[in-house]
Amino acid sequence: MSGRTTVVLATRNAKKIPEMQAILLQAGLDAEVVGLDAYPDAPEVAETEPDFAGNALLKARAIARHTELPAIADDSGLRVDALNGMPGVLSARWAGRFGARTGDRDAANLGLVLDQLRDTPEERRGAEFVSAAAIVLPNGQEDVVEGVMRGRLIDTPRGENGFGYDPIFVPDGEQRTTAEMSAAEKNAISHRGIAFRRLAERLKDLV
Ligand code: ITT
Repeated sequence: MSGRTTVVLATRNAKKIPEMQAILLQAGLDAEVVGLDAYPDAPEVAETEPDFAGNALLKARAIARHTELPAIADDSGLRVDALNGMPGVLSARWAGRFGARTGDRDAANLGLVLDQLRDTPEERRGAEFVSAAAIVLPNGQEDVVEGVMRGRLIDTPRGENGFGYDPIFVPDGEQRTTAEMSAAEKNAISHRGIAFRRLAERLKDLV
């Protein structure tokens, strides 16, 4: 890559921006990552696809078109074995209007999953976080990759870090929940960390 390129990360989740910036630097890419706050007129993209990869591509395509810059987007969620892979792409709105009404959507979503697993024994509480990350260039070139973190769900939330379902998710080989890890510890093993590192390698060939 010649000179310093700007890459737009199609997210309103501020925590994802320094994470992507650090991963691009580690991959040897001299690119500046900016979020959607820098583009107040950017379109809101409805996540209408049935899978993470489809939704990540929808978001990245819309933002590449709007900004005329390379755009990255990720779509992620929790797949619970005992719920046949749900909430999946519905992870952010699993508790539906109840989550919106209470004002704390994350707490409502997590509470609903815990209720649904109340009678599920330890050995059947497996789950995984999945992230699909897409890159779309203004010239129409695009690519999408995935990252997965396997683990299990505990029945009592622990930890203050992270967001979403982190307080009930214990990765394989760990005793702590991802909400009890530092951001760096979680990024090193997380679905999104894995997907973003894979995407950084693809980006080197594309940009
Ligand atoms: P953007 O769409 O603006 O990027 P978002 O936070 O809504 O931000 P996602 O759609 O990718 O991001 O996330 C879907 C949901 O999946 C999220 O609201 C959480 O409930 C859950 N989730 C995803 N990654 C998670 C993680 O690392 N830790 C805990 N929960 C996570």
